[in-house]
Amino acid sequence: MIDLYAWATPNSRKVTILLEELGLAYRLHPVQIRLGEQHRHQFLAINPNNKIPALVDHETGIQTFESGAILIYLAEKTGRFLPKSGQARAATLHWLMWQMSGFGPMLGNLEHFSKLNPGRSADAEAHFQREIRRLYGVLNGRLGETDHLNGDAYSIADMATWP
Ligand SMILES: N[C@@H](CCC(=O)N[C@@H](CS)C(=O)NCC(=O)O)C(=O)O
Repeated sequence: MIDLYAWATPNSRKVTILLEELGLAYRLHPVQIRLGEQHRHQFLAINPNNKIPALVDHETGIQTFESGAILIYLAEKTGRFLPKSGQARAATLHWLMWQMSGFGPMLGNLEHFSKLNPGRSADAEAHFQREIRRLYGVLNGRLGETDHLNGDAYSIADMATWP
C-alpha cells in the first residue's frame, strides 16, 4: 500500500494524476498547509523540507518527497510513463526538470507577488510576469510541434506540467 501526503495543490495533483493513471491503490493523507500541518514533527520525519507532496511505499519500504522525484520513483517502479532509454527518456526528464525548476516555481512566485500581494514590489511582479510569458512561449512552441512534451507519448512530463 502507498501512503500519499498531499493537499489540493498543483504539486500534489501531479502525483494523484500518475497514481490514478497507474491504477495503484493508495491512501490519501490530507496535510492542511494553511493550518501549518506540514510543520508537525510526524510529517517532518517523512519530508524534512516541510512541503507536500510526500510518499511512503510500504511494499518497498521507500519513502520519498519532491513531486518530480515521486513521479520518477512511481514510473520506474511500474515501468510506465518514463521511457527506458533513448531520446524519449532524455526528453521526458528534461521537460520534467524544466517544469520542476522553472515553470512551477516561477508560477508560484508570480502568484505570490501579483495575486496574493499585489503592489508590494512592482519590480518582482514585472520580473516574474516576463519570465512566465517566456516559459509559456517555450511550452506553446513545443506543443505546436508535438502532442506530448517528450515528442513520443504521454509521460510524467505532461502529468507534471498540466496542473
Ligand atoms: N519542489 C516541491 C515544491 C512543493 C511545494 O511547494 N509544496 C507546497 C504546496 S504546492 C507546500 O507544501 N507549501 C507549504 C509551505 O510552503 O509551507 C515539489 O515539487 O514537491
